[in-house]
Amino acid sequence: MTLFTGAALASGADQHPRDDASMLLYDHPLSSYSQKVKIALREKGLPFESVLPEDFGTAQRGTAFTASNPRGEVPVLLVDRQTPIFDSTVILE
Ligand SMILES: N[C@@H](CCC(=O)N[C@@H](CS)C(=O)NCC(=O)O)C(=O)O
Repeated sequence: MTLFTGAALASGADQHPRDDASMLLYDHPLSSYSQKVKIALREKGLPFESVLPEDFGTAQRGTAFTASNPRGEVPVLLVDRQTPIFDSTVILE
């Protein structure tokens, strides 16, 4: 079992980029909502690319990230890299 410390999470050590994956996950390494989605995807063996949106936490709008979730929150799962599902509970469904 691998444990991740806060420092490791902050450094992005918990991210496993898979640029061949059909699913893209907008997330933040310190987001517990993102963490539970990543745990579920890994448990199911579903490959995904993890991306920290550059505009996360800013007031910027009109970007790919905010277009995927008008709330500007992570996580957002882009199925086939285009169809957004946001809210961790909905993603887990
Ligand atoms: N109900 C949402 C909550 C997501 C959420 O609050 N995410 C936080 C990070 S842990 C966030 O994106 N905050 C940025 C903001 O509120 O602007 C879910 O379960 O996905």
